[in-house]
Amino acid sequence: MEKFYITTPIYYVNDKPHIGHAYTTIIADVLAHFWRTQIGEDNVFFLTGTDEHGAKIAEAAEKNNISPQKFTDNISTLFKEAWHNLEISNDYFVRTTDENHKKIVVDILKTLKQAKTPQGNDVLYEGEYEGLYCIGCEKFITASELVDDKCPDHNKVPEKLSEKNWFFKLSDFLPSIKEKIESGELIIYPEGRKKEVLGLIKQGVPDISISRSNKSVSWGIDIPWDKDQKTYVWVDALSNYITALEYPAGENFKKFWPADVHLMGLEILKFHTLLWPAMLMALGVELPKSMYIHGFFTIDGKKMSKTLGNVIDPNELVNQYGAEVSKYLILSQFAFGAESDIKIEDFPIKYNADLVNGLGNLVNRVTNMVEQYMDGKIDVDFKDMNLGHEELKQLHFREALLTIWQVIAKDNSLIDQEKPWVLAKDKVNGEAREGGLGHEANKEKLTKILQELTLDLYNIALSLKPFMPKKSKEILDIITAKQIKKPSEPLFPRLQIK
Ligand code: ME8
Repeated sequence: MEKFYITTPIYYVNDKPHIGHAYTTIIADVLAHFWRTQIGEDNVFFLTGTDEHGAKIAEAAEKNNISPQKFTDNISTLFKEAWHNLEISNDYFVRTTDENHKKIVVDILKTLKQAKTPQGNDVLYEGEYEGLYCIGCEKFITASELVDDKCPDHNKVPEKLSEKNWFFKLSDFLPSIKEKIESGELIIYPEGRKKEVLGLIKQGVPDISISRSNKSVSWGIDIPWDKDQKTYVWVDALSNYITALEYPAGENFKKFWPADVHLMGLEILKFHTLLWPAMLMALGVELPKSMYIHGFFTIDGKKMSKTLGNVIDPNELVNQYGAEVSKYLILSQFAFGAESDIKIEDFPIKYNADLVNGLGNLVNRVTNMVEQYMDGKIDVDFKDMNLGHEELKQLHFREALLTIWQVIAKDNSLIDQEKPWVLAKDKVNGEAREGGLGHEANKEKLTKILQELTLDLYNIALSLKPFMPKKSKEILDIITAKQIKKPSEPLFPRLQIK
C-alpha cells in the first residue's frame, strides 16, 4: 500500500460529542498513526468532520434560540476541541457548511442530473413522495418499522409527508453494487454486515428521494435547478468524503481517492453501502475499497441518552486520565465490530492492571536493573519484531493490544522467575558468593536476560506508537539512550480505587 485514506462519519451537530463519536474517531486515529509508520506521513490522509444541515439541526438551533449557522459553528467547535484534547491526528476537518463543500456538492448534483444509470435511465427523476419521515433519523421510514406508531430509535411519532421530490434511481445500480460486494472489490467487514447488505439488495431497495421541499426543510443546500427544493442531508453528507479532497481536480483527490477505509457504526450501513456507491458510480468515480462497521456500545447496559444522564463526555475522561490513556481504555474494552457495554467503574481497575502493574512496572524494573547491574550500558541489537502489526492491518485493535500485553506479561514473569537480582549478587552476608556477578556464567546469564528484556521493551514501545505516541517515544528515548536510567517519575502513577 503506498497511500492510505481513512474516514470517520461526519457527526451531527445537534448535540456535543460523546464517547460513541470518540470511539470511531480513536480507531481512525490509531490506524492513521499505524500507516504513517509504515508508508510515511505524507501518504496518509485522515478525515473527520461535522454534518451540519437538515431539519434535525435546524430544530436544535431553534430550541436554543439561535440561527442554525451560529448553532452549528458552536457545536462544530466542540467537536474540534474534543478531538484536540484527545490528541486526534486528523489531517483535515470537513464541515458541510464550508463554502468549498457546498460548491462541490452543487457540482456533484449537476453532474448527477445529467447522468444515466447502467440501464440508460436518468439517474435523477421527479416524483411524488408520500410517506412517514423521522427527523431524528433524517430518513423516510415505513409503517412496519414503527413500534407503537413511533420510531423505535427516537421514540417519536414520524411526520406524514406528501411532497414533490427528486428521486435517485437506486434500483438500477443494485446489480453492480451486489457484484462488487460479492467479488470483494468493495469489502464490507465484518462478514455479518456484508451478509446483511446482500440480504437487503436481494429484498429490493426502493429508489430514494434526494431532495426535500423548502417547506419542510429550510436549512440545506439548494437543488441547483429547482430552488423549491433542498438537497437531502445524506447526499450532502456522503459527498464529504470527496469534497474534502477537492473532487474532481484537487491534488488530494488524485492522490488519496479511493478511500481505503470508511469507518462507521452499524446504523448508517445502508447509506454507505447502497446510496454512496450508487452516487459514485453515477459520477463515474471509483468506489471506496472497504467499509468497516462497528457495533454500538451501551453504558452499564443502557443506551446512552441525555434523559438517562449516562452520556460520557470524552473531555471528562481526558481530564481524569490524559489523552493517551483515555484512548487506550476505550479501545481495549472490546473487540472491533461487537456490540458491547462500557462499565465506567472498570476503567480505573484496567488502568492499574494494564498500565501501572503491567507496562509501567516492566519499564521500571528493566531500566532499574540495567542501571544498577550494567551501569546503564547494555548492548542490544534493536530488531523490529512488528508486534501486533498483522492484527492492526485487520483492524483487530484489541487483539493487537493483547499481543503486546502478552509480551509484557511474559517479561514480568521472566523477571519473577529468573530473579536477576540474585544473579547480580556478589556477596551474601559479607561472604563471597558463587553465583554472584563476579561469577562469569551468571554474569553472562544476567546480561542475556537484560538484553532480551530491553529488546522486548523496545518492541513494545514501537508497537504502542499508534496507540500512545508520546508514551511510546518516552520509553524509546530511555531504552535507546547511551546510558539507560530508570525514569525519575513512574510512567503511569497508580490510581487509588475507592
Ligand atoms: O449518523 N457506540 O452522525 P452521528 C458506538 N451525520 N459508536 C457510536 C455511538 C455508540 N453508542 N454513537 C455514535 C451520523 N457512534 C451522520 C453520519 S456520514 C456521511 C454522516 C458513532 O452524529 C458511530 O460511528 O449520529 C456512528 O456511526 C456515528 O457516531 C454516528 O454519528
